[in-house]
Amino acid sequence: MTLPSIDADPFSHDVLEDPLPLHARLRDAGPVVYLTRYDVYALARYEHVHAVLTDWQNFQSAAGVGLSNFRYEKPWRPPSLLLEADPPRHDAPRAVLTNVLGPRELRKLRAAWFADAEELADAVLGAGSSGELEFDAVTELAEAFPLRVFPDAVGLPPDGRENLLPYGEHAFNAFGPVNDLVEKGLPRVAELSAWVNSRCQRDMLAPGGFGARIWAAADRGDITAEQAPLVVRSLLSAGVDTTVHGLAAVLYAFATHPDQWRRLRREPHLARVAFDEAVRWQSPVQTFFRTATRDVVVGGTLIPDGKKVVTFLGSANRDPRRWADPDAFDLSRDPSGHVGFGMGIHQCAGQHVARLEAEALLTALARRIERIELAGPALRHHNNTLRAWRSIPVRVHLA
Ligand code: OVV
Repeated sequence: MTLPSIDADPFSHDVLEDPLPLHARLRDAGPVVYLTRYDVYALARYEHVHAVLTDWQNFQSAAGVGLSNFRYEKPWRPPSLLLEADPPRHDAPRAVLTNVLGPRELRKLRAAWFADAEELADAVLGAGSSGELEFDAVTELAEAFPLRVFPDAVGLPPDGRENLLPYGEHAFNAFGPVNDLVEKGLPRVAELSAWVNSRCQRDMLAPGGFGARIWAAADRGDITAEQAPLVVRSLLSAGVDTTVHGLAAVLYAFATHPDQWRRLRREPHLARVAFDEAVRWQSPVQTFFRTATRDVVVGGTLIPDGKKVVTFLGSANRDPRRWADPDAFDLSRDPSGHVGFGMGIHQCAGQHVARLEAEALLTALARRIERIELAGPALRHHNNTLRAWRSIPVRVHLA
């Protein structure tokens, strides 16, 4: 079979504004498509995205999960011990983080986060008021809620928390090519990295938080004291922007699907399904790369040793070969199996944290808001990896 090739730039502003047309083109061109501009092999169908993500032996992460190949290029920061590592080195840090962010720890946070969501909802919507009001769902809810609960759960000191979003923003841009998005972040990289790295130290992290638990794992010998700060860094890198844009996705979904909001109001236990369906539908993390560790055949196409492959998670999540009516946001669907959190050994370690945040916030909002709709155009924020929002103006009709 001949390898189809496409010269489109998945990181151009046109595509970042609306990636769906490129996704359809890639899926229809074949199981593997060569991207001439970047010398990488693109996977956009669910079957092959899933296959590559669950084959860490043939598709490594240690050469970086962005465009940059760490075999030849120096990474912009010391590689993540989780994201940018393969077994066996990956496994101890992963086991520690999985445990720290696991169901047992989250059960302790549940009541507090539900109360925090009620407080935020009262603050934004006005306790006990009725009628209608307008605000920006990105700043007032999608950013406000994670920033209210997550840094405290990590155990971060209060100063400098405004650095979390810009640091994550750059980390996600840095998986792409060195384009204008990366260049605009460069002036602050040293300062933001210094701040993040300093907060990963043991004496910065309050007792009982995720950070302190990572250090406690080092004390038990599950990871080394040299590894602990880098595991904390993973939390601070991947834990904020992702949840902001995941929450923005579900709020946008409801603001544009009034029937689905009515259903959530009637059946509030659907909050978690709604969040996963929004993660499938929008795919806040759009792409991750792997590197072939040998010549390997995918979908009948040879991918040569050392070449980068890029998996289009957002495309796999809307592949009509896998999903019925893929473009519909539908609470009746079973979205499980989506690759919005990845798949395989690197699948998002924080996904239960994200789901708990979403469940708490949606539950508080569903109690108070009868109807939510767009009050103006929702605006995208362009990032090389994130499908993100700058603004989602909404009008809410209070119950
Ligand atoms: C930006 C990002 C995403 C996922 C994981 C990490 C970072 C990490 O540092 O482990």
